[in-house]
Amino acid sequence: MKITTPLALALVLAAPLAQAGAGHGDEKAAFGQAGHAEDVTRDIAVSMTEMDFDPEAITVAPGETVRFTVTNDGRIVHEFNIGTPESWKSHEGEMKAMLTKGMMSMRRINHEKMKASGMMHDDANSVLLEPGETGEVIWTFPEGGEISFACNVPGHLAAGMKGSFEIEAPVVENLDS
Ligand SMILES: [Cu+2]
Repeated sequence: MKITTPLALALVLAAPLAQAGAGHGDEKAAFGQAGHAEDVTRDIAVSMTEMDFDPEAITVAPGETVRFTVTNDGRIVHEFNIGTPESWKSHEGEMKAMLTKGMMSMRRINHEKMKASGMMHDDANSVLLEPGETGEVIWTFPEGGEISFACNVPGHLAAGMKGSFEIEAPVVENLDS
């Protein structure tokens, strides 16, 4: 009966994951929703390295739809994830499980294993990239609120890998001179 313990442990680990996944796929969050390509008014390039985003402060207009072209210029796997500290709480647990179950390593993402486990990780608000990869997030921002972006690879957010959005109505410049 040696198999009982690891099996039971696996079940215990799987239970909170299933719950995290349920709310996770909800694309209409307080911090905005998945945007459509035809609504994009601006393209913003974001570079990720250890443990930084560049830029790390981004100003968007209320209700604006932005296409983020995100490149991992670092040496390990990083994620660009739009959300709030609350939305990231369950997400980091999901990421930890991905590491322990071999769906992802420091440098590689095993898409086959992710698919097989049902953890596709293709949420509209985030993109997870290996070193050298580029991905895209099209996001429609709400009219206001506290919204940030972060990397949820375990340990990265704690190490300061995060940035913030400023939701601000554009200033109409006086062109008379
Ligand atoms: Cu990271």
